[in-house]
Amino acid sequence: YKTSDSLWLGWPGIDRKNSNADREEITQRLLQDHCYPVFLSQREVDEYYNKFCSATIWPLFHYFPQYATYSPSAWQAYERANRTFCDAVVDVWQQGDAIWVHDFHLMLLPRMLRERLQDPLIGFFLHIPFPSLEIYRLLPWRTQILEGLMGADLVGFHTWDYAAHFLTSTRYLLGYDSSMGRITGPDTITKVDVFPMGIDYERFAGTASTREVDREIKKLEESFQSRRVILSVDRLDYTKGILRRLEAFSTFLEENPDYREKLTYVVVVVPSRIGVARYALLKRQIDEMVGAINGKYGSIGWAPIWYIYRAIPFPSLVALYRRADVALITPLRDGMNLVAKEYLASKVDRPGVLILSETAGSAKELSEALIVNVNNTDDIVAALKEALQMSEAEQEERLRILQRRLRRYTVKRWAQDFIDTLEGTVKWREEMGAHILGAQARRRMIKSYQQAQRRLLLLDYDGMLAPFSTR
Ligand code: GDG
Repeated sequence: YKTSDSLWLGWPGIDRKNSNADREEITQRLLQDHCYPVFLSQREVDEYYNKFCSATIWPLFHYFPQYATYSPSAWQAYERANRTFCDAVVDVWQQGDAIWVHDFHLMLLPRMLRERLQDPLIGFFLHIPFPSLEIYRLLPWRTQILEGLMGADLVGFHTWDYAAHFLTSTRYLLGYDSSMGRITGPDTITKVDVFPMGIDYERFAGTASTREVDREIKKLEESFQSRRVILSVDRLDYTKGILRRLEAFSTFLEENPDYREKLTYVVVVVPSRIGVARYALLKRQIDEMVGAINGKYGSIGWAPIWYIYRAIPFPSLVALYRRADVALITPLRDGMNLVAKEYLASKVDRPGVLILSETAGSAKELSEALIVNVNNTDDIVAALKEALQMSEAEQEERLRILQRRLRRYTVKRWAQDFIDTLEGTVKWREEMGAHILGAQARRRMIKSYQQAQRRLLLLDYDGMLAPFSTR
């Protein structure tokens, strides 16, 4: 967004009440960076973000319906927060600006904007999975959310599966038909398309080749002492499958005593959503399990697991990516998973093997990785063994193909592709002669219809109207 003439709107992360005095200054400072703050109170954040976003949408969309809570007051907070964002966009929007709304926190926003602005161009991208109809329909506010998204000209997903689930849901729950990825609603035509998010490839490959990272690796080597290194990096989240993975690693050590003392598993967990009880519980469970595994298999001078519970600086992250022989990335569900791609991009001097679960969106693109079923411990154990025994030539061959793909479809290309497709929706409508009535025109038409003394109804079936009306 910095390379184009854009403005980034978002919550600045501080309580509205605390920021009263400083609000003007914060706004001015952020504007210098092309950002515009949307202020929320701590209470709004609790109800809207911690409850509705994190405890309703997040678990449900990641196939954890048993964790989802359905609170009408949290839903109202979600509506209110979306309205607050809508007000902020209305404040800054100018005719001709395209609006790109991101993620599940703002799914009502496209419709709200369409009703407030004159002929806006709106795109929406969902960073998490869109679940199958049987899961999605459990949501009490399922139609409102779909109607909210249908306010957009373009709705984008990481994979075709998510797009297909969305099309099925709009058909069954709203009765809207689609053709060639375009859903026709009563007052909108929404294009649905797929944009698998890429990474800033050169940033990872470039950093991996710096002296700073060389030094970092040398330092790491003092502890690793030429041992094989397995790595995983996740935000603290139950969707990331951290416990299941630790269990598989423990089974691996149990079944393969030869590998003990010969490898180190580096587990990086980045704190996230600490305010939500389920996350605090998960943290305790991870602590206990790491302790149990290290206690059972460790020896003086060797701990099987190196556990880091904090965010690490970027060059250290890249150094770990570059040094690790195996990246073990096995989320139970993940919209995409960028860590998998970043690991591959950072491999500049030695190969490595990526083990990836099939329920990560990135598995659709990275089929040369070792793809596993995360619920099958034997499958993960076998993949670990295969990765550790894979010849360098085979590692290099797989890596070459994967890297070529990632270098082509970078995050910049992803963003450009999305914006081009969004702008293309206008061209398409013009070519098709499809005219969408704005909210005001719609109201006018309904009023005239109600006031009319005589009404002519023309009913079309598959193009029959065209010859009829020209006669
Ligand atoms: C959501 C979706 C989708 C992690 N630890 C450190 C660190 N990171 C960076 C990684 C990576 C990012 O955080 C994590 O991205 P993921 O894609 O893996 O996962 P989510 O945060 O859950 O993101 C996901 C994504 O949106 C994009 O659409 O792929 O499915 O859930 O970039 O590098 N960075 C640093 N230190 C760390 O310790 N510096």
